[in-house]
Amino acid sequence: MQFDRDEAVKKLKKKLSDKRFVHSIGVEYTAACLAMTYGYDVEKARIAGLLHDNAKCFTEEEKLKKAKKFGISINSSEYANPDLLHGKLGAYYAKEKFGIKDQEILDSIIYHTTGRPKMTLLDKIIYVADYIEPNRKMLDELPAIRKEAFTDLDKCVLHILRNTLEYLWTRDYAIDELTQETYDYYSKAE
Ligand code: DGI
Ligand code: FE
Ligand code: FE
Repeated sequence: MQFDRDEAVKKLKKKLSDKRFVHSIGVEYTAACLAMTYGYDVEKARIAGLLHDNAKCFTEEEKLKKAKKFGISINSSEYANPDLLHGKLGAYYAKEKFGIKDQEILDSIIYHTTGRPKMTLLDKIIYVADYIEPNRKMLDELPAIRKEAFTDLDKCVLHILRNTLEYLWTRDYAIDELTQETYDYYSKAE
């Protein structure tokens, strides 16, 4: 695959806050480590990790406006919390501005916040790398979750989903259908 990382890094540096840029690099190399562990294409995992949050730093109004402009569907939880759109928007930009044609990479960007039932190996790698990368704020359970990431990927995905849902419940945030469906799917599969 032809991908000019230096060029992509330059664009990201302009598009993202310093904190978000550092996080993106962290997700890039954490995704590479997970790809090595589980026998996935390291280069693809790096690209997906690097680009996953490229649309994160727009305001809520901008996210809604851009999604409408690009013909991206918006559901009720995305209207309630437009930040959820940064996955769909990020995949749009990955394709149109970063030249990514690989649908597996684009899907992993679309679903990196909510997950989805029957996630691909790359979906899981990005979902997990996003949560555990070294620059993330420390949470009580993070050391255990980090260990699980490299020993039992599905268990780790479920653990992150459970923590995310608990966080959303305590704050009374709208839960996206996909987040709930993904949790239901992986808790049954256990
Ligand atoms: O973009 P990042 O901060 O790196 O990580 P992310 O894309 O996983 O987004 C994390 C945020 O998304 C976190 O505050 C929890 C929130 N989130 C995840 N699923 C849902 C959700 N928020 C709402 N309202 N509903 C969801 O289903
Ligand atoms: Fe994100
Ligand atoms: Fe992220």
